[in-house]
Amino acid sequence: MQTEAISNKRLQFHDMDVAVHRHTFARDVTLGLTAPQKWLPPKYFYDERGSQLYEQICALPEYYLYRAEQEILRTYAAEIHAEIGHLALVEFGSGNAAKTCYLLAAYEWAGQPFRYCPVDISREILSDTANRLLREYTNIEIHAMHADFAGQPEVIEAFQLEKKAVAFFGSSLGNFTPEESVEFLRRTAAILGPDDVFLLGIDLKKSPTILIPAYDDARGITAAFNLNVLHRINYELGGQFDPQSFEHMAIYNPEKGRIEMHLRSRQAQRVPIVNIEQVITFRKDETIHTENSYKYTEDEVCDLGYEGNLVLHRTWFDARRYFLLALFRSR
Ligand code: AVJ
Repeated sequence: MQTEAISNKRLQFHDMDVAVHRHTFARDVTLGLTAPQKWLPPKYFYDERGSQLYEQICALPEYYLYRAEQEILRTYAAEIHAEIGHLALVEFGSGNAAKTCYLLAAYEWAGQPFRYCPVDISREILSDTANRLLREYTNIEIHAMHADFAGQPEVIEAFQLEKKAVAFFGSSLGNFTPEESVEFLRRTAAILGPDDVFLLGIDLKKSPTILIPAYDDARGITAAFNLNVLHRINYELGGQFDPQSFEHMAIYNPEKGRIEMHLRSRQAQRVPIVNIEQVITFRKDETIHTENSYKYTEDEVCDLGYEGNLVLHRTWFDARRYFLLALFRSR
């Protein structure tokens, strides 16, 4: 990855090459929308508007995931900090770092300088957050990275940290298939030293009557979030989608243990996408599969970690046991 570092005293910024990113988006859209089951990678939800919509989702009553994980971090921040030690904290998919703040506060209270290394695919959120955190914490030093880490957790080697805690919160690992998750964990484990830790926040299996509304809320924010990817194709790739002719859909697939989000075409239609020189045809009710959100049991999380060369050391839960924060070490 090509990076460009902008630095001041307490902030360093590694930037990914935006031209490369746009090329990748074009390639992924071509690949996904010409497949028999049309699909799009969920990472493309997070442009500026999509990141804002995701923040709104986190405030929804139906979206328990956010508050459950926040409860864990709020309740056990001091305990977690004591367990991991005062290690540099690397965070995959840091977003607005709203939950991470509880952990950062524990670092701050220790009264010793510490380093926070957020990695995110959304440039705007990343730099806004970094600047906010610099104002809030006097002991913090930030090395931020604008990157798509999903296929290559090794990007964090650019931080050149000897010892580190690597966090992956928000159940974002659930976007990967179990096979992809194992691969991601293995590659992460490979860059962990003997004192390093991996912190994983993951949503637990539960009744579909709780799961489905979390991905199909009454106010239609999740629908707008899902449809936003069509807007993004329109303005970044010259697409001619009429987002109103698609409907948001969330289903629970019990065999796979995952929530699936789709966009269903309300009618038969042809959609030109100028920049990729394609016209995509849709049958009525044909769907674009836009996201998987895998749910696990505590045992499955332990097994997944083990497959990924990690050993489960500690677990923390919210009071309702909806969500799990797991601490792993390399094995
Ligand atoms: C950020 C991937 C964890 O799967 O719950 C929220 C994204 N999608 N509502 C999730 C999401 C629909 C979210 N993750």
